[in-house]
Amino acid sequence: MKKLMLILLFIPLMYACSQGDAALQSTEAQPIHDHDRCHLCGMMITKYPGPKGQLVLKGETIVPKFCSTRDMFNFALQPENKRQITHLKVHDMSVTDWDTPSDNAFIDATTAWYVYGTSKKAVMGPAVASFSSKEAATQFATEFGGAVLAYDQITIELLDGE
Ligand code: CU1
Ligand code: ZN
Repeated sequence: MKKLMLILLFIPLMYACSQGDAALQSTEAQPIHDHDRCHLCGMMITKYPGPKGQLVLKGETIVPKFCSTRDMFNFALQPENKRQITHLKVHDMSVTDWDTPSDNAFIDATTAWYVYGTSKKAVMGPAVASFSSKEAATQFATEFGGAVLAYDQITIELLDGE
């Protein structure tokens, strides 16, 4: 009898958990499909080389995706958007191909390292090359040029070229 009571007690709890935001809002990186367009500029994302970005907004189930880490930052750094963002993801270019970055290579953007001012081409302006480690970023910068930066150092001023 006691066992049954426990089960009956847990059923509503389990139900409540599965109904929460966590179930609706996946924090897993979403695949980028061939028809997916950039949330900021509307371009077809997979048509262009270089690291991409995607993010999760509070209470939203649709995941905005971006043609470039640059467009992701241009969106994410706007104060009105910044408040709404719960997760940001970028490609780890140390494990994937520059021209066709893989859906399996997304990492947390806030702990990633970046190379800005590289000779490698992306879209919408200078590439913001993203890496899972400082070592990988440094190695890339040695090979292709640019400055190694942490997440907090990617600012609107930097992207605007000031
Ligand atoms: Cu674009
Ligand atoms: Zn774009």
